[in-house]
Amino acid sequence: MKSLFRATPLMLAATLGLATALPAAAQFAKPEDAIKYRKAAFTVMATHFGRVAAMANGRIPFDAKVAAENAELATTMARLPFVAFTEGTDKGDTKAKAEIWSEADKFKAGAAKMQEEMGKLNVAAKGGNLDAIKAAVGETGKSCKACHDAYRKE
Ligand code: ASC
Repeated sequence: MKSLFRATPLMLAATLGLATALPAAAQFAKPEDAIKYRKAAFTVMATHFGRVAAMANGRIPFDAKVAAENAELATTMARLPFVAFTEGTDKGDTKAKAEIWSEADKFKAGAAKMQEEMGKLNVAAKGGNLDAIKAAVGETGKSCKACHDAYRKE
């Protein structure tokens, strides 16, 4: 059956690109909105990553389907927080260090590294091999920690 609605490549690109293509400042009315948004995104990401990590560490039983669902969600969430590190959001209810803005290229590289490692974990989780998942959880966790050490206040 033919669908009445057909997504053109341009429409798909527009939909997929929305979160990153908009000027960051246009997405948040106030600095505290950006801070709340990025913290929420990190919290949801860490929740889903944490469920996969708990299986990798043997703290909860391994269930391949649940691991794959959680890795997929964590990968999606990993795309979201970084657009919210807008100028002027170094003050307020945040542990963000000033270096995020003074070393913006390094911070961006750290974010990209985490997204890359999370993407590899997503592939591993879809494959369902626990040893591959364990290795990818380890690398992803290291990429989280690297930015916490450099860019998050205690
Ligand atoms: C997690 C989580 C983090 C990272 C970090 C890795 O599960 O919530 O922030 O791993 O602890 O060192």
